[in-house]
Amino acid sequence: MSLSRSIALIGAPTDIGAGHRGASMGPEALRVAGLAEALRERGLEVHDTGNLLGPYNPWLPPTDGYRHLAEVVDWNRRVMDAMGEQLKAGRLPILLGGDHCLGVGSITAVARHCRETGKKLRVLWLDAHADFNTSQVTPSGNVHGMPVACLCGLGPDALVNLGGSSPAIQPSEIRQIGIRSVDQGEKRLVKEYGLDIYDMRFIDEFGMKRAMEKALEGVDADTHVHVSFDVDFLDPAIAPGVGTTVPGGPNYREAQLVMEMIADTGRLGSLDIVELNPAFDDHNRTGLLAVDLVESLFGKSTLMRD
Ligand code: 4U7
Ligand code: MN
Ligand code: MN
Ligand code: MN
Repeated sequence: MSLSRSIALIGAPTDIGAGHRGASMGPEALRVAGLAEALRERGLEVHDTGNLLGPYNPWLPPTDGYRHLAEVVDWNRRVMDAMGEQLKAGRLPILLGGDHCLGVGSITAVARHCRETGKKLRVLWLDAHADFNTSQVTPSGNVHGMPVACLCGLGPDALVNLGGSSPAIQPSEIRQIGIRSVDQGEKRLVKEYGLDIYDMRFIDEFGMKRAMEKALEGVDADTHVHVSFDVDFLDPAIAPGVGTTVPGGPNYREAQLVMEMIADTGRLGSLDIVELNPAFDDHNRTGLLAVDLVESLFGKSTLMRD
């Protein structure tokens, strides 16, 4: 099994790219929910590296289609460096967000690591949203709605070239699961770029098992799997603690199956847990659920692997 036994937690307490304040409290809520303890219980070595420091949120309206672009870039550089450092040290980094704009820094680091080590990359984007907006089509200017586009080379120079070579990933390296909210202009872009999306319609018709089999097709011993887990992927009935809820998401069993099937590959190499917003939560219920699901992602509910 290639799964790194040593995990690094990296907190990025910011809501710089979000439309609601509060995702900045996500890292602490995940710690309070017992993330490190749960992973240790699985026999993993866990280093909590603490929280990154970055610019505060000035909470301004968009300029040229972006809110807080300079601060977003600053946070993403810090995230990219921290993720890169842990990958280099042979650890499996877990980014504790923070809003989803940080996926740019995180996945740029992972993509670079894959190039350096000759691994194939498969990004699994678990989300209610496609996060493929640009400054031209965004209805909000919030950069947490743009990270996938930026990673695929579509976005502001400073984010697109964060890792020095653009684009960080090819659309063929990413699979999106759970999608049920895509904006008008975003739809066109997603089609143009040929994103492979297992939306809720697909899941309704064919089931989560089939969706995951397809999303994991081609993952082999040479593949690094990165999971970008936006907590709003989950149905709001079980996960109210997010800024942007969209009804009609995966239920508890479906979400467990997603995590278990990824665990079964044995190829998980890095993880983002983003968009958890304790200001909207009920007694950290969503934080606790996220920890429960991450335990499954690390093999807890799989009988065949201890
Ligand atoms: B998240 C939105 F308009 N698409 O761009 C936008 F619906 O990281 C929401 O997936 C983006 O939570 C949600 O503002 C970003 C909106
Ligand atoms: Mn997202
Ligand atoms: Mn989302
Ligand atoms: Mn959100």
